[in-house]
Amino acid sequence: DNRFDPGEADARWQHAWATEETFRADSASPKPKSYVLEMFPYPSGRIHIGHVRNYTMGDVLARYKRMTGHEVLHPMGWDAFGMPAENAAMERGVHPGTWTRENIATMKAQLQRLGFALDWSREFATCDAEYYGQEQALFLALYDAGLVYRKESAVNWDPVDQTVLANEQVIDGRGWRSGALVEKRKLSQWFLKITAFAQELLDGLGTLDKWPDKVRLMQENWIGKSTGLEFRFAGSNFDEAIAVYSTRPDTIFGASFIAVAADHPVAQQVAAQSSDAADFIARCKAGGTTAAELETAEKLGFDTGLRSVHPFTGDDLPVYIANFVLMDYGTGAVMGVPGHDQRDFEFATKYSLPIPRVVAASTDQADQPFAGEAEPGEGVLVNSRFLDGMTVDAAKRMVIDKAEADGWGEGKTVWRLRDWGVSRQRYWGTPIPFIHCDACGIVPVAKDSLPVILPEDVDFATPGNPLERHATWKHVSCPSCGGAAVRETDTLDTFVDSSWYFLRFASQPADRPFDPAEIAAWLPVDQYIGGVEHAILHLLYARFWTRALKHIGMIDVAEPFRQLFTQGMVTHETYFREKRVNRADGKGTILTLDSFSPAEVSRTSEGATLKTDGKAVEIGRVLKMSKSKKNVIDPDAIIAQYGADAVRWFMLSDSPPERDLPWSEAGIEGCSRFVQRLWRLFGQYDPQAQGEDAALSRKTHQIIAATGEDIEALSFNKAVARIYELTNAAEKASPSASRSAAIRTLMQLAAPMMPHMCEEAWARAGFKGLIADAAWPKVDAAMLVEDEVTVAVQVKGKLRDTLTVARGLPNDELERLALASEKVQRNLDGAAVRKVIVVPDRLVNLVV
Ligand code: ANZ
Ligand code: ZN
Repeated sequence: DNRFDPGEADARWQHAWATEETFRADSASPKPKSYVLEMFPYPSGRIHIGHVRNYTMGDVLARYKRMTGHEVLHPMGWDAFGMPAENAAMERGVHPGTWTRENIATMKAQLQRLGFALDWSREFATCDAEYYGQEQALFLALYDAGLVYRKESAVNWDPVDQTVLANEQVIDGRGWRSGALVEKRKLSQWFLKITAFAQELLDGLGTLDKWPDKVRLMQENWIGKSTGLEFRFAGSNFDEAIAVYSTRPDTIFGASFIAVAADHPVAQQVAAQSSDAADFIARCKAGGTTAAELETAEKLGFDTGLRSVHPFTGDDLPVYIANFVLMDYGTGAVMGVPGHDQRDFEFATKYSLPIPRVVAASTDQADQPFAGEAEPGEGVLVNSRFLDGMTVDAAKRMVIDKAEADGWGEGKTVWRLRDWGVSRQRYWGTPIPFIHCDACGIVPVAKDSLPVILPEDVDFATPGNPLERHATWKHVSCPSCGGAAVRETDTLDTFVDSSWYFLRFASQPADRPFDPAEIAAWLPVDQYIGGVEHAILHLLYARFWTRALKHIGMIDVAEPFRQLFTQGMVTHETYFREKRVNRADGKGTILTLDSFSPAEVSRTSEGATLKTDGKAVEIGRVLKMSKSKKNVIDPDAIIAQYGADAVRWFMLSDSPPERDLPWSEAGIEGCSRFVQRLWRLFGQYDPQAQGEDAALSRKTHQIIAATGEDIEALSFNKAVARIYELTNAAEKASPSASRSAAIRTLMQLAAPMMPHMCEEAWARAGFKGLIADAAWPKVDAAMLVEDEVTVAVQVKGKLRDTLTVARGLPNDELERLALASEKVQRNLDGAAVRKVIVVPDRLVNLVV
């Protein structure tokens, strides 16, 4: 039978790699090291197609690196703590641990069916006590270094369920289960001092030249370094000065109001006297408080009746409480400059405040009206007395200098980055290793008492954190005084778990978080691959942990990920039908949509029909595959139908890896056919074949070189195209030793992408050992240059013939060939050649 049968062969090779521990990474190996890592999955239930694409890319690189002589670390594990497990517990009564372990087993089997070259000996789940116990040790080490502290901070509180909610559990201001209006409550919580590393984290971005620019920019904005002036407006009809922070002190003559945050002390004082003010503040707090929410929300204000004095003009400026001012940025108060700040513009328009112009394109445009929006840009100062005519930068400098000289303000650097609140009031996470004692306060758990194990016997019948109401776990004796004390019941944000897992993959001793020598051997990760949705938080937190651990002398790496790649998504068209349903109240009907999954639909080039009734369905937009859109393809189903190699090939083929990849039935079928086509070609490998095919040999070497470069650059779609090209050439060529070499080469080039079929073909052709262990074919550099050149032959400076000859022929040989030319002899017509001028590879000129 000349068909490759993935149903039988895939499992056999997967078994061979597993029993031979082919992909086990040896830290002591003398070979150059390469650490290839894809973001580890959350065990949500099943692998989805996005994982398949992500892990296939990493796998091709890992296999390629092995073939090019590297000792490769390519590990896999599970980001296993988190909320969905607790939701499953509440909804289905299954323990979060059981649910998680079952999902891990399912997903691991799925990954294995794809034949990934992973070192499974290093697998762990973050919910393993061996892992989170070491995380507790690291947390205590950071605490000892002064990088962990507690402070009061607001949480979302569901008054019906009596529980703290994560931001994503608050929908339109209401608890997702109870529907109750969510309140803000202050709780004492744990924080990590990431702000101590703000400058370092910003500077470090400059060294990450192998990261996508957009990710670096997102991180830079998140860190948000800003420089400006902090200065004070004295009260006019009250005693207090209000300090504001501005990045545009140059616009000071354009200020027409002062706005303070709802939590600002001045706002609180006003609220104590005025119930209207108190009501307004309550309304502000009910709205979202994230920067993004404030940006888009309607600008609202409350005139306090207070007036402040402008430091230069002496004018009275009204003081408002405003919903767009954040308490925890700058001073919690701003000077409103509506002409040159969009938020202020909207605010001033709504409350009919003056909108002075203080920056214009040129000094003669001082009275130019605004075109319905603020002008935040550059220009020269106008209507600003002693600043008139200056550029924005010069005026900024001037106002800062003046404020500092006269003592009413000082230049300041302000950061957007906040310390990282890591407390979560939930069960399924790493217990924070502290004890609360009435006598001693907060006491760290002794290092030799780690890990603090999560108790198994918890109940989810009532809402809230089960650790809080656990009968025994909570109650301990104080490590310091021995008296009765209670454990901390908060657990760590799961982003902590993913902030150091790449270190634990490199080294996992039983008694320490990691061994510094092994970290030095493997880190930084040479190639990290994952979704752009992690561009900010995960990557910033991981960078912070790495720097913090370096700071306390535990490791010697500053940046964990040398090279970062963010892959595109897998998309699929959507199918739907409009449907009229009766309204529940009986008053007429509503138009709704029925969505159908690809499996329920037959798709032809004309359109799509539903398999059950054979009637048409509408074809909707091409969207990221997601359960809610019903446009998902189950990886297991397609692996079963087409085999792992075809699926892997499809993931690499059509789209550049950073772009979206539209899934199509025709596409995967084409890939499956190509696997078979290569298999047939591989069957024609003949070690006895004789003879040279110079053109094919040259093509073979060119494609080896190009494919290697493409894989190194993660341009997998280009590498795939090269393999097609060489396949076409080899198919067309007649049998020869060169053709056999081309076929053998193709097995090696395709091996990282279609490892199962290539193993099978390699064995069938009689090669010893696994192709996974074979070397990447060597490029003969001489073969990369075109070996034939066209040489012009001139007689007395006139072109008389051209010669196609091997490149680099010696001059006397070229002369001999030129003289042998029939056309040249006819032209010479017996005349004696006096002189021969040769330009190698280009020209022979005969002078008579
Ligand atoms: C006057 C002004 C005029 C401003 C102008 C901007 C443009 P970045 O650059 O992001 O640091 N601001 C200061 N504190 C604030 C707070 N707690 N909540 C909301 N807004 C606040 O932003 C700094 C600018 O944001 C500051 O400069 C201030 O408005 C505002 F043409 O002052 B500016
Ligand atoms: Zn005590």
